[in-house]
Amino acid sequence: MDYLDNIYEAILDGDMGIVPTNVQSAIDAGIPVSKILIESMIAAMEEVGRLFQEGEYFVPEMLLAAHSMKAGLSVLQPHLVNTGVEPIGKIILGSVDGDMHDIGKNLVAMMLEGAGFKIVDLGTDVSAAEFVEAIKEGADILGLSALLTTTLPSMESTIQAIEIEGLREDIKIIVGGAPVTAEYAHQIGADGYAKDASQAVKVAKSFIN
Ligand code: B1M
Repeated sequence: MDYLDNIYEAILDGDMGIVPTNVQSAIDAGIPVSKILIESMIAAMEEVGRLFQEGEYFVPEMLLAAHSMKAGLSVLQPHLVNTGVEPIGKIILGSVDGDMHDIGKNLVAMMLEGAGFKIVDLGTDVSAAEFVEAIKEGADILGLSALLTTTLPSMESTIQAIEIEGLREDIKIIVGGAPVTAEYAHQIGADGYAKDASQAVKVAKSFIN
């Protein structure tokens, strides 16, 4: 098996002890970080989702895979994040009300930080009121993440709460996550949509420029 297969299989097995070692070995072997991320780590999480949907994996397996993914991401993080650079803008990020998924959001945070943004990460299951309070502290962009079709409405209600508070003109809003589409983003009044972390960086930079 090659380096990428080793990482892929270890995430599928939920072997969080070995994933960081495998990721480090791949880096040491000179495999580009983006290749490791997309072709082994994200690919493995997609397969975990498929196995869950097929009824072969259950929540515990999904959770172990998620922990393994996070352990691997912590090894990649220094390669994705630039430190010591003057921030080009401030972004509030969070997974919306009712949504506990945070791997994609964390990846978006890392890439944005790497692109020079200061990140205020509110975490998961963030209520509209919490987003509103954070915006009052001042920021350029708000990024909302949702992974469940059942939590998509929380994106819309968050944007509505921001409007009701009279803060909508103060902030640009980017939405993303597997069930989100550009059309949905437009429909709920977001300023931008990003299908993945690198797209999120492009959209965020376009707002700052
Ligand atoms: Co859940 N889960 N999960 N889960 N989970 C999905 C999302 C699911 C598609 C699996 C499936 O059925 N195939 C399904 C949702 C179905 C649907 O709504 N249509 C599902 C379900 C049903 C559930 C539960 C309801 C299961 C249950 O309890 N019966 C439950 C809900 C909990 C809750 O949130 N209230 C649940 C729980 C969990 C775990 C806790 C076990 C775990 C999450 C752990 C964690 O995140 N800390 C988990 C996992 C791991 C998954 C899958 C397998 C993987 C998600 C992931 O991390 N992907 C997922 C299946 C799948 O995605 N194929 C699944 C890797 C990550 C890098 O990708 O998050 O898509 P992603 O992020 C991408 C883009 O979407 C985008 O950029 C990222 C990087 O490129 N992006 C943004 C994300 N946010 C963005 C924000 C932006 C821009 C881009 O701007 C701000």
